[in-house]
This record gives sequence, C-alpha cells and structure tokens, in this order.
Amino acid sequence: MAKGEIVAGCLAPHPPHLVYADNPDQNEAYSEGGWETLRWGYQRLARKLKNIDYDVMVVFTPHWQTYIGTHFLGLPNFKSKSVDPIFPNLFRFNYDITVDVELSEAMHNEAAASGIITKMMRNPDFRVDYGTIVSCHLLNPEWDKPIVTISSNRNAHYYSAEVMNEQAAALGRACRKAIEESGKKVVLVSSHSLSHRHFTTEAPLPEDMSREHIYNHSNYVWDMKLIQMMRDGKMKEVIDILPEFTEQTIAETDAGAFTWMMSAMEYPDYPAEIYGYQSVIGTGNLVASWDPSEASRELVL
Ligand code: 2X7
Ligand code: FE2
Repeated sequence: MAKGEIVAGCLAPHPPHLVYADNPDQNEAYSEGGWETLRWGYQRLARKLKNIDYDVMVVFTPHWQTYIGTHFLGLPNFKSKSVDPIFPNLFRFNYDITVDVELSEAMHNEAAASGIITKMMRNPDFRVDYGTIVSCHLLNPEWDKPIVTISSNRNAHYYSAEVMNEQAAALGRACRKAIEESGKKVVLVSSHSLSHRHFTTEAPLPEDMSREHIYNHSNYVWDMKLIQMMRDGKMKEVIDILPEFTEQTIAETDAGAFTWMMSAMEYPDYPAEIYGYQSVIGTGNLVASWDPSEASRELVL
C-alpha cells in the first residue's frame, strides 16, 4: 500500500454569516449576500480542491469543545439540523454528513498510543457543530467527500495557550502518522478566525456591509503580521508566537486547530496561498491554504 499523505491544509474560518450570505438550500435563513471577499476567496479555494485528488477532509473545530480528552466522530453518518446558539437568526442548517470512521479510529488510536486522552463519539443523536459544517460546506459545497471531525480539548482553559500549543502539536504528529499508515490522501482543515474580539450587538440587517469592520486596529496589525509570516513561509515562527497572538487578540487559535494542522504538516517553510481576509462582526478572518506540491502551489493574492 502506498504511503498516505496530506495533500493540502486549509485555514477555513467558520462564521455562520458566510453560509447565511451564500443562501444554500440546506440553510433556512434568507440573506441579501454580504462578506464577498471571504466568500469569493472560499469559492476560489473550493475550485482548487476540486482539482486535487483526495479521499477525506479532516477538520479540527473550536465549537466542539471537550473537557476530558480529544474526541473523534465515530459513526458513518450524522444527520440533523444545526442551529447556531448565538446566531439562530442566521444559521439553521440541515446536514447529512458521511464520516470516514476507519481514518477517524486510526487517528484516535495513534493519538491514544502517544499518551493523549481520546474518545470516539458514537452517539447517533450527537449534533455536529457549526464550525465543522460552515468550513466543510464552503470548501466542498457538494459534500461529496467523507469527513472526520476532531474536537477541541480545552487545554487553554485548564492551563494556558502555551500548554495548548504543545498538546495540539503532539496531536498533529499522531494524526500525521495515522494518515501515512492509512494510505489515504487527506485535506486538513483548521476551522477558525484569527483575531476574535467581536461586537456584542448586531446590525438590524446582519448583511449590511456598511456596518462591518475590524474590532480595533491592534487586532488588524496582529492579523497582518501573521499573514505576512505565512506569505514568507515562516510557519514554525508563527506557531512559536501563537500563544502571545492568542492572548493579545483573544484569537480563536486558542482551540489548538492551527497548531495541530501546522504540526501535522511539519511546519511548512513554503509560502501560504492567501485567498482573502475580511472581518465578520469585528473578528479577523483569513482563508488560506498550504499546498505541499510545488507543481500546483499558486500565488493567489
Ligand atoms: O464562531 C464564530 C466565529 N468564529 C467568528 C465570527 C462570528 C461568529 O461565529
Ligand atoms: Fe468560532
């Protein structure tokens, strides 16, 4: 059997606003659009993924929070309605998700063997979180590939952003090993915003783009610093300063997803593909991708 490989890593923010703005059949809410810079960036990346040969998408999400260990989806199908607890006006999404249980179990077992506390989620009534759904929908609106979701253990809450960075890096190493042994081609998805201070009130029309802007200039400067380092292929350095970034901008990198993905990809030293940056209710959101293949890697923006 050929060695499995990670064929792409995607930074895929999940504000439910982006699905709301797209008006897919699965979502009950109706919008007049909005946040085009991110949505058009996502569409461009989704087109690229269509031309990449892969078997499964593995997504790490901040909105499945587990307090004892890291959990993995463990049934072949999950079907229900996902309602965003903060924005039920925007996101009531009917999903029907296929899971690659074989790969999920392989990653679970490899993580457990390396000393990480793990659990398979086998509850058929489990409601898949909106982070998974938004990122996967925008990267693959056809939903024609299976996924695996990995939960976010709240190390950052129990301990610190530094401890989270170490734990998530260990999980990334274990997942890479499991992927290589599986023989599968895998797209990794790190589902989150960058800076994450957000407004606490919503515009009367949520998609009124005259009301959308970054929460403050300091968050903007931090986001731009990270994006420049991504362009420069300095991913080890980004992960080294991530705890400080996380604390200064209340970033969603506290969940560990980005560190997990970069560790699994062995800290790329080549330029990230940048697809778009925009604020959503004040948070900083970047769509980006890391393509290990020099032949298909592009300068997008
Ligand atoms: O979960 C989110 C988020 N990360 C950013 C912005 C708005 C809503 O939900
Ligand atoms: Fe979020």
